[in-house]
Amino acid sequence: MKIEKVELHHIRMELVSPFTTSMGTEYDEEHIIVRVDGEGFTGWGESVAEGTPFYSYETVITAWHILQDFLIPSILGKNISGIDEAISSYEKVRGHMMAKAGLEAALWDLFAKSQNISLSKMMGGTKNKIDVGVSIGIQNSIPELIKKIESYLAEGYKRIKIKIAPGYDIQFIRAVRKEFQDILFQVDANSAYELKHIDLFKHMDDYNLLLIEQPLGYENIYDHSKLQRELKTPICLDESIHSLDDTRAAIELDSCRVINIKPGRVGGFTESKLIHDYCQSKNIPVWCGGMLESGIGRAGNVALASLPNFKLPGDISASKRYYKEDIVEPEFIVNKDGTINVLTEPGIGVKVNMRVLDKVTVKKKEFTM
Ligand code: OSB
Ligand code: MG
Repeated sequence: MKIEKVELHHIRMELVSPFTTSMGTEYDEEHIIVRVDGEGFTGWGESVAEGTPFYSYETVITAWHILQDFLIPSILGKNISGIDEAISSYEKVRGHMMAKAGLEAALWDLFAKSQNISLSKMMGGTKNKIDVGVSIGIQNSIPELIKKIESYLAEGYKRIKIKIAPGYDIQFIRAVRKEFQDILFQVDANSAYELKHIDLFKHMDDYNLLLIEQPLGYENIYDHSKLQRELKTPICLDESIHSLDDTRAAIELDSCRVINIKPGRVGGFTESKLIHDYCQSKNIPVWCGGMLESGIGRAGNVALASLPNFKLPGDISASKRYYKEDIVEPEFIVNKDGTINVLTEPGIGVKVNMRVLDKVTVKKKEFTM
């Protein structure tokens, strides 16, 4: 495949409601849309680096720099045989997983379209619909949280995740479990706690949580092993896992019993698949996390979650849960049974709406041979 042109779009999309976590409140989401053209085909990907370096050290500006100055020059104008060759052409670049994942996603779409197969099929997906949940930000009060959960459950979502932070934890968990005794329910701390809070986490064992996501430091796999051995509830790592090597360390140390896979955080679908396969061999369930993606990134997440060891519902919600207008058509909808259909059309399986893409683009650059 001759890579003839690459285009970057820095986008900013307003969220339908603010999203508050232990890292702060987001009102809109900035990402980079990557377009790659070759031999009459067009591939689309999304780099999920955000406007702020709070979830990850990467930002839209650092991702743009790495894409423009290192990743794009390594493939532009070249004839590449497949994704693996593209990855090895920029293997000298350390870190910057979100920058890499955005380009890799566009290449997956390009190659899938050129072979006339869906992304799910190209990845080895085995499901035709995937179970989905919703991630709810910190609310000001318990009644507001209960109301939100009620409305998402009415839409069919199979699992509820709430964000927690010191002062917004055990009383919210207790109230939710009291109101909804049977739901699949999990919490996400985004690294807001330390080992000294161990009694708080032991207390959470009373509420039948599916898992506790990333309670401790974002790069601290070791302390999670100390916490996990004191808990019945599985720990799930998000921020701490950037690669298959991190996954092996976490599982061999028993730092977690579930892994959240976000392609952006681990450098792309290729590394995501390696982590998926390794976890499957160790009987560790995985699920697909989210970064408030537009429909372009969401399409990739849906395809990835169609692999067999994605055993728990993903943070993959309907387009309208995030944005008034998505940049793809048709937008993603959640079925009454809490599933999203895996698309069968070639590549990402949805069309990019150029009018909406133009509207949300704040900066654009074209790279040609
Ligand atoms: O920790 O999972 C997280 C969004 C931005 C950054 C980090 C996280 C999240 C979410 C949203 O929880 C999940 C979604 O896209 O629905
Ligand atoms: Mg998380």
